Formats: sequence, structure tokens, C-alpha cells
Amino acid sequence: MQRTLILLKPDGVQRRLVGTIIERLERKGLRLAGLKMVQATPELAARHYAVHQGKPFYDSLLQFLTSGPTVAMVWEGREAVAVARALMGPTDGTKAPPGTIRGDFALSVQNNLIHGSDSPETAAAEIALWFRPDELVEYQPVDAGWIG
Ligand code: DAT
Ligand code: MG
Repeated sequence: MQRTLILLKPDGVQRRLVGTIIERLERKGLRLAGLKMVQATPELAARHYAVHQGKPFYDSLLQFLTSGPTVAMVWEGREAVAVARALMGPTDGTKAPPGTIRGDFALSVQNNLIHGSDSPETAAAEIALWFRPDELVEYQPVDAGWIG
């Protein structure tokens, strides 16, 4: 079953949208495999966003991700990476369509509430960055036959 890393970034926590966003992921049929609250260090933020190093928004992005607590989660399910990205909507809140998380709750490009891995390979690396293996829980979902 595919897994993806989801971060509810500091704006999501500060704006008390954690429950609302988790509800959307759960309602879709994705299931939680891990969850914790983290104050990201500059080192963790830099490793997480290493791909954006050198871009004009990089320093501001690191400052944002370290500016308060983040809720880090691993979600799993069929095509979890693409499904979570579709629920999130595109990066810029002004372009994200209504019905998506960013479309419904974000106006900013940077402060767009949620991170989701962009490929299964990225997901594996990002999950290893944010979670120890023993922080992820394997269990048999009782509704698997209905949700797939
Ligand atoms: P996404 O989070 O949709 O995967 P991304 O990986 O391209 O987007 O960029 C990572 C984060 O960096 C994004 O969530 C917000 C910020 N960002 C991206 N492009 C930006 C820009 N042009 N100006 C300011 N922040 C930007
Ligand atoms: Mg990205």
C-alpha cells in the first residue's frame, strides 16, 4: 500500500485547521500510519526543502517552516501520493480550486497550510526524514474490503 508524508505546516496549526484537514484526508479513505507534532529545526527544514535551495523564496520558506509547530503525518492507501496532492490542490492558494484544502483555506503561495510528497520516491525519503520506523504503525483496517 502506498504511503505519503503530509505536513500541516505552522499556519495550519496556528489557524486551528488541523482537525478540518485531517477530516478531509480520513473521509477520502486514506488512513493514518503515523502522526506527531514537531518543532522543525533549521536543519530539518533545510533537508526537507533541499530541492528548493537557491530559489528566491528559499530563506523565507525555511523561516516559515521553523516559525511554529508542524503536525507531521504518514497517510496510506491506494495511490496515496496523488490522492493527497489532489485533495491539497495546487501550490498557490489563489489558483487552487474550491473544494481543495488550499482552495478552500489558503490565499498565499508560501503559507499554503499543507505539504504532500510529490512522488512515491520522494515520499519514502521524506518519511525517513521525519519519522523513525518504530513511529509508524502497521494495522489491518477493518473497512479495507469496502474502501480498497
Ligand atoms: P508544493 O508544496 O505544492 O509541492 P513546491 O514543492 O513547488 O510546492 O514548493 C514548496 C513550497 O515552497 C510551497 O508549498 C510554497 C513555497 N513556494 C513555492 N513556490 C513559491 C514562490 N514562487 N513564492 C513563494 N513561495 C513559494
Ligand atoms: Mg513540493
